[in-house]
Parts: sequence; C-alpha cells; structure tokens
Amino acid sequence: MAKVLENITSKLKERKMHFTLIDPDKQTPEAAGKMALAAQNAGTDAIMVGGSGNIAQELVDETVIQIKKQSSLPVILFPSGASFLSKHADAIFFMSLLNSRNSRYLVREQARAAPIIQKLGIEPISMGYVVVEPGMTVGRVGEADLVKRDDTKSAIGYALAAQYFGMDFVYLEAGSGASQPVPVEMILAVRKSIDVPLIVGGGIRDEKSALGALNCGADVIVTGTLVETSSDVAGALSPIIKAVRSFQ
Ligand code: 1GP
Repeated sequence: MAKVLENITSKLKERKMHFTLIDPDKQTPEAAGKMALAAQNAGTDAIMVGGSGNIAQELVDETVIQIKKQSSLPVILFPSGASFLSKHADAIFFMSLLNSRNSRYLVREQARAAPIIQKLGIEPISMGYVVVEPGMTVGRVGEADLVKRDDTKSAIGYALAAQYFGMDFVYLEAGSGASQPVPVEMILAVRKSIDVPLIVGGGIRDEKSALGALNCGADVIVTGTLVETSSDVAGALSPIIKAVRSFQ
C-alpha cells in the first residue's frame, strides 16, 4: 500500500480524523501556508488542496509548496480537473463524481490526468465522490444529479457502487459553504451499508454538526469555509477537532 493511504488507513483503525481544505484561489500561497500551520497546531491530520474554479497550475504548485514549507502535514490534492496537479503534493484523491451527468467528471478528466500523475509520482488514492443537496458550486460545475436530502437509497447505491469498484474511500459532499451539512440519517444509513471509510464534508462549521456526522459514522470530517473565513484558524478549528478526537 502506498504511503499516505497506509498512514490514513492505520490511523483510522485507532481514531477518527479531520482534514482541512484549502482552496488556492482564496488567498495567497503564503497565507495558505500560514493557514496550514495554524490547522496543524489545532490538530488537523492532513491538508486537502482543492477548489471548483479554473485554477492555474502555477498557483496550485505555489500553494502546495508553501503548505509543505510551513507545515509538516501530508498534502492531498482534491482536484477539480486534469490540470489541478502538483508534483509537490504527497497524494491525490483520484476521484470520480459518481452522480455527475457528464462523463468528463466520471472518467474523462481522470484518463487525461492518470499518465501525468504517474509521471510526476503523486500517490493516487481512489475515492468515490457523491454530491448531496444543496451541492453548491461543485454540484453546479460538476453537473451533478444531486442526491436529494431525503433520498438515502440513492446515497447508499452510489456509496456501495464505489466500494464495489474497489475505491478506497467514499466522500459524501454537501458542497463547500452549504447552509446544512449532509443529513445525519443519510450518513448513518451509508455507514451501515459500506465497509470502506466514509469522508463527510460541506457545511460543517461547528462542534454540533461535526458531532452529528461523527456519531452517525463519519470517519473523516472535512472543513474548508470555516478556515477561510476565520481570522483565528486554530481557535475556530479546535472545537471541531476536539469532537473528532473524542472518538478515540
Ligand atoms: C468542500 O466538503 C468540503 O469540498 C468543505 O466544505 O467549505 O463547507 O467546510 P466547507
């Protein structure tokens, strides 16, 4: 098993995890590095670098370089497409937006990126990505046939399909900045149906919503907007990470 996946898999046997999402488009690379360090000090386990915009590869590169320079956390790319790559990243979520109507987001961007990922030597971590209402920008840009908030059956179907495809993770996404996170009933039902680790993100901004997702079986919680909008990143993340660590 490759290094980053192996680390995450062995940690998940002991406890739940928290990943911090940084969008290269939202601040300078320097500021992204500072955010990563603050998130590390608060106890986050990894930095995901991603965004739905059309981001220049140099900016992705510079952002990853600064995060690596200022923190010692693993950096995992969370790409919007085949040009969202950096050889400085430790790994990439090699993901398919399973409920996209456009084959571009299911497999075509991935087919363009795969040989480059191989050449750059970035560790691919396979992930099935499922976008739930409200879906926000990623739902729109990714042309997702959004899973309705009460359609637990569809969520289970996509998650189980991901597992049967052999994917390492399932990610239930409400969309960055969502007013409500993925419903807890949906998380619980999906968790009961699959064996692979479950990542949950979108709209988690406080301890209560983090605990809701964790109690229902989320293995990894992702927060992005909270970090972007806070002047005290460590202070904002601490209660959420405390919730994550309370499951040890
Ligand atoms: C988006 O799930 C992540 O991909 C994070 O969402 O920005 O709402 O925390 P937020």
